[in-house]
Amino acid sequence: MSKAYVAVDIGASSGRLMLGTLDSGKLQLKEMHRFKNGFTKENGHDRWNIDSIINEIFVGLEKIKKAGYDDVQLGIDTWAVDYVLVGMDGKKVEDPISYRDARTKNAMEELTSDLPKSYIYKKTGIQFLNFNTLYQLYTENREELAKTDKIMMIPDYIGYILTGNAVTEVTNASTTQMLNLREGLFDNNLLDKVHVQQDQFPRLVESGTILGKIRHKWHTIYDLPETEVITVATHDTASAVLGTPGEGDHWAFLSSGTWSLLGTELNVPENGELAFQGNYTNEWGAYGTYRFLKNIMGLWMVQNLKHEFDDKYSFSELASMAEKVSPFEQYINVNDDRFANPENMTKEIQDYCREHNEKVPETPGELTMAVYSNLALYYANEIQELNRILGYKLEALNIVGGGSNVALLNQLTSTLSDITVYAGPGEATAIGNLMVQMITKNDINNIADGRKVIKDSYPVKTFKPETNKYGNTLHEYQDFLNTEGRDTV
Ligand code: LFR
Repeated sequence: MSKAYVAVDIGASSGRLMLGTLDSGKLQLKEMHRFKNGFTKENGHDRWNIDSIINEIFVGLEKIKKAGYDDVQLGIDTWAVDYVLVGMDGKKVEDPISYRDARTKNAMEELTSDLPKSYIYKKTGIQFLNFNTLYQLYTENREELAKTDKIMMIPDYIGYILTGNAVTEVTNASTTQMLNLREGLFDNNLLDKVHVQQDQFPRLVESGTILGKIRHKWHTIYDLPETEVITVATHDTASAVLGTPGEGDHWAFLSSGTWSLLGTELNVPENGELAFQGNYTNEWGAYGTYRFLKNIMGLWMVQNLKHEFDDKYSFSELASMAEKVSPFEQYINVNDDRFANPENMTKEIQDYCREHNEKVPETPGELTMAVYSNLALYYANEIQELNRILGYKLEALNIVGGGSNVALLNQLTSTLSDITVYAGPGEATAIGNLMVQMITKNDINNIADGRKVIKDSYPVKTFKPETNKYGNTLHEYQDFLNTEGRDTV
């Protein structure tokens, strides 16, 4: 049997264990376990149930053992910015709070009122999102923080529980907005601002570092395969970009899941004035790269709508219903903060349209189309913005992740952005996670070869722009955004 690698990929709405094997230069993927994820209100905050997530990993590993795999490598990736406080006793102080929790509502404004944004951006190159770790830590109780032995990002904490070894992996750590681009370390001024010491973060490591074997204790409780944990690109978006089969120098990516992460891979960070004004980020990638991107509202809006329709329709049924109505019946700034965690998404969209004198979508098809058409408009606007900041034209857009299966959205995006869209693979995050493990274990030479393997293993669908289809729509939308207040610093 060929070597078996396991990608533990946990997103805001679900987690899974994917088994990866390499067979004659082709990657085979098999989903071995899937579970729901989400935050719930607990002690006044929206929190992740981290113990239950870890338990699901063990359940998945037991299934893998039962399927005949006795010896595996394993890598963990999750969403970014959130963390677990670990006390002197080595145990979590409480369940981690979600970045969508309301506690950081004013924190960014407060902190940046005496540390200017331009100063923070020069140091970190990270976009201003009110939930960055910097602002989350700012809201923590100082005494609690002083008693905290270690602050661990979510995937690092999971790795620590599995192996007993603690590190801080850079792709995720960069999203704290506390890493200094030049020094390659946590920045002392920023740490001071939130009353945290350098050594409260475990040592920084690059993606592709061996963390260690799963602790003996877990083998006594669960029937697990021999498992060695590799610290992969632990930020899911970092893994997704590694798993994107882009070609040439000027391709863009859109990692389309709960969030839409739109940008391009760079070898040198771009933290000049235009990038600052456009609120673009330079998240650290594996192998010396940077993800120059912007966070755009993603499928989160549709995920919420789907729940609010009592999960009566699948995503593909919603897309078919949307296809029956016309796009662009209303303009919506999908990045408006009000859509980040509303009580009811349907109502929030409808209220927004009423307040802006836009046509109010009513049916599931209309609501879904309202979201998809405005996501596509937002993407198209940002592609122009990216071209302007970079000073060259991006030549293709690779859409990966679950959203790459939505043909309607791919086509609208291609036409509005006037760019060829390559859609797939949907599993880019798990694939990127596996790539780093395979490179670490010398089964693949480097990421360029890895991307060739991906290309040979997965079909990619092409969407070409349809000429003159929507006339002035993008311009009108841009005017609308200008009056609305664009996402700038
Ligand atoms: C996507 C993602 C984004 C990050 C957001 C919050 O899953 O990781 O990259 O900005 O979630 O952590």
